[in-house]
Order: sequence, then structure tokens, then C-alpha cells
Amino acid sequence: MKSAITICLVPEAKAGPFVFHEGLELGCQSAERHGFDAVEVFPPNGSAIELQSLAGLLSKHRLQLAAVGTGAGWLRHQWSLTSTDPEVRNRATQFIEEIIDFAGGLGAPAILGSMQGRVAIGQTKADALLLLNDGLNRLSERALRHGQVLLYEPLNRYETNLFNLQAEAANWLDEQSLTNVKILADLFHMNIEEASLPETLRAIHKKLGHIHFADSNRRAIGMGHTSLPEIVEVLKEIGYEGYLSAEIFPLPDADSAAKETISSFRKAKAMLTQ
Ligand code: LER
Ligand code: MN
Repeated sequence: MKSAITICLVPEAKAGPFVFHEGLELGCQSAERHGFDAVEVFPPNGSAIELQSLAGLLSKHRLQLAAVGTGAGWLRHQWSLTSTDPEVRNRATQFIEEIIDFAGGLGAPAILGSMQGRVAIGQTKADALLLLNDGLNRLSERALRHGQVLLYEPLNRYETNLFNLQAEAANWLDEQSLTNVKILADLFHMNIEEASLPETLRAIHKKLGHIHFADSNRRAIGMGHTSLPEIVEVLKEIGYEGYLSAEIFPLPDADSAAKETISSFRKAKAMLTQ
């Protein structure tokens, strides 16, 4: 189990659930100072100039790259893999491919979250899922070229109507034989949708690839009402070795959120050895 914290490079996502917003250099500095193993980056695209320097910064600050988000393609352009417009789907696919190549070059997976889109008016869910399957097939093959998986993130009902429940998504991925797609379980979305966080993590453990480590209110774990010990017990049982990545609001400020997260992470690590 490894710790990670988010750095957002997209000005339009200033109010989003990301801890550091002051660029890669300062973000990496802070991540190292707080003792994180890795950073998760939310870039405007896969070729942003600032990204070129990421490899150097990671080694300078002794950090790994946990994952790279693709949500800016939705936030800035409303591109999605399930759009009814083939031109929009193409743009979405190219945008994500660029991020997969960038992340893959640094040994990290890309995340498909909001760019999965949602069922449009006049579109059936079955049609949207065919398009999702198509997109995931292409993109997970691309990830495989770098020896990476593609992370698929079920979102809460206010952000998508494709998959809100982790187990439904995991079963569907299995049915579609999308073996190189893993689930990103975001504890915040799960708190809205799932009957039980630990039971759900246990049920999907074979497909679990990454965790967004957020409390019930999307603050740092420890600042809401999610029970960390119950979650850690399951992570121990399933031998989870991936990241717990703080995709959370920088509340009351970025440093306090980072401090609370790393302190919760250390408690979790200590529970693992008990
Ligand atoms: C992305 O990781 C996510 O969790 C979505 O809610 C987009 O904000
Ligand atoms: Mn998330």
C-alpha cells in the first residue's frame, strides 16, 4: 500500500477535489515534505509543456507517479467516449491516448473518470455501453503497450448514469473480457452509492487497481465519518498493494489536508502490521 496526493494543473478545476494547485514544482515539493510516496496529476492534456519536466521533478523529490487523470477533456471540452457524435468520441479517444502515452512513459496508468460520459437523451443505455466497451477496448490496448492497465472509475449518480456501483462495473468489465481495465474505487463516490464500503471492496478485490482516498465529505480521510479501520481490515485481507491517493478538497487548506491524509495513511499502515 502506497500513499499519493493530487496535483491539479487545470485552472478551470480550481474548485475541484485536488490538494495542490500551484504547479508541478511546488506540488512535488509539498508531497515530498509531507512524506508521500507519489503524486497523482490532473493535467490539461497529455502534451502540456509543464509535463515535460515531470520526470526530473519526480526523481528530484523522490516521488513516483501514481496515475494521471483525463477529466480535463470533459471539463474543458465536454468530450466523452459515449457521445452520440462520432467526431466527439474520436477527440475523446485521442485526448485520452495522449495521456496514456505520457503516463505510460513515466510508468503510470491513466484514469477514465468523467470522460466516460453518460447516457444522452435519445440514447439507450445499451448503446452507450457498447460505445464504452469500444473505447475501453481501444484504450486498454494502448495502455498495454506501456505495460500499464487502464483505470476505470465508477462515479456517483450526479456525475454519470453508466455505472454507479463498483460491483456492477467490475462484473460488466469481466463479462466484456476487458482484462486490462482495473477499477478505481473512489471512497467518496462509494459513500454515496454503496451499502457497505468494506463489503464492496472485498467483492471487487480481483479488479481493484487504485483507490481515491477521500472521506465521506470528500475531505481528507479522518475529517469525515468513513471508518478507516473497517477499510484497512479489508485491504489487509485482500493484500492490496496499490495506491491510496488523496483526491480531496484542500480543506481547510492544502497543507492541513495533506497532513491529515498522511497521518491517516500511517495509521492504516500500522494497522496492516498488527
Ligand atoms: C475523478 O477521479 C472523480 O472522482 C470525479 O468525481 C471527477 O471529479
Ligand atoms: Mn475520483
